Amino acid sequence: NSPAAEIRAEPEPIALDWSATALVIIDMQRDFMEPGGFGETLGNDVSQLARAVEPIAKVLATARRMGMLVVHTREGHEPDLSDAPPAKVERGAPSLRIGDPGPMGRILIRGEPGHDIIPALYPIDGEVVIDKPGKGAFYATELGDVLKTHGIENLLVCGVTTEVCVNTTVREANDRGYRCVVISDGCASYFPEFHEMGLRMIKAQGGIFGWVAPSAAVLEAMS
Ligand code: C5J
Repeated sequence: NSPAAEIRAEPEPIALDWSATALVIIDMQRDFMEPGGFGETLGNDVSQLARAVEPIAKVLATARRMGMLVVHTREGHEPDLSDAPPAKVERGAPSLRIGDPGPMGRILIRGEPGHDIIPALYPIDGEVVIDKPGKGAFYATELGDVLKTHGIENLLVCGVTTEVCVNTTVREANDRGYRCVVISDGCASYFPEFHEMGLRMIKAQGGIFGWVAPSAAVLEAMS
């Protein structure tokens, strides 16, 4: 592989040194992707997210072949809810609240079946799994230290949902100096219009938060 392959991204192409690049897969958990989890308790149609799985799987397979650092994140809380702000738990009128028992165990609680990553993208040995209590993957986690230890400067970011945890993480990463390339078809939202706008917000104004590219363009540069 070229050490500085160029990705046909928007708003402009970007060349990444793969040895300083990590693949970050945001919250591809059963709680968001499958019926009976957190996403559905909020009234969402979880089938909207399925389209991101195949593009992510292809990039993940290539990243593994290249020996790239792979980071998976999971949103969730301790069983005693000590890291769940009441303002988050009490919000809205979901059918089940965070911590309530559901068909995949307690909603959005670490260690429960619903909290785990979907089988199609399950982490393998050597990959990093970051458990995060918030929407951003840097807040109250070891992610910053892990990336520093591995000499990472660039992030390929994908996962769900585009406008919530993907956007929040990309904004956090941007402020920390990382170049973020968001894989457009490797992200999804319960609201297709928010997906579209979430991507546009990242790449607008000369790439105010980062770059956006489809998985085909990312794979072309990786291979
Ligand atoms: C949400 C996420 N949507 N992973 N979490 O609450 O985007």
